[in-house]
Amino acid sequence: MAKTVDFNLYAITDGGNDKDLINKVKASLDGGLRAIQLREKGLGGADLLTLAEKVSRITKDYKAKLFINDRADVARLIDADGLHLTSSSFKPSDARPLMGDDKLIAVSTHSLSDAMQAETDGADFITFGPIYETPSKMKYGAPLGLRALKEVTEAIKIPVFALGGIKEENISEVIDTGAYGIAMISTIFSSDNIKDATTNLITELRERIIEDDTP
Ligand code: 3NM
Repeated sequence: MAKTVDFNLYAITDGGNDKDLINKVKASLDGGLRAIQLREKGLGGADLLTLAEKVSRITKDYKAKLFINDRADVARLIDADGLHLTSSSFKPSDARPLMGDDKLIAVSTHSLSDAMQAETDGADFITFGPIYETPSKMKYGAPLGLRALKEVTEAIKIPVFALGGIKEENISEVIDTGAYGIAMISTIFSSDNIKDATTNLITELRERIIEDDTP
């Protein structure tokens, strides 16, 4: 699959051994999702590899992109489309020889300097957040807000995905900052109807992105 950031909605799993994870992933793909990050920090290598293999079979069926959080070894073993590095991981330029030039490498960033560094270090795209309060706000820090997001989108050329507390209602103001897309956990995976929630988000995003591009 060619190395393009050909999606604007990036769903992140946060399973905590969620037994329904596979069904949830399928439902989001049925709703039109094109890119997903497997972020199962509680799993050791063996369990993560088993889960990643299962998810990979599904994403390949749907021709959607699969990213693995932090574990370049697992990403390589399952031939994932990309690797998502955390702010405490090694640099994209260190991961590049492992992943190869045709794979995407993303980085989680939390400040303008993080974002600029990620671009310098060869990231293909970043997430930036948390923009709003998140359900687990203690873990991710205080909201950075839209002004900080706009500063980042203006400072770097690679795509910026806004993350943290993103919901259908705030897509419009997020895209207005110049963000390329949105990333989220709960608005998709905690929804009562994951398929419909995903479809609605994609529809809303498309409308906002088209509106934003119209002079
Ligand atoms: N990373 P929700 S915020 C996993 O700012 C994660 O890097 C963040 O969850 C960051 O979409 C976050 O449910 C949680 O708000 C996002």
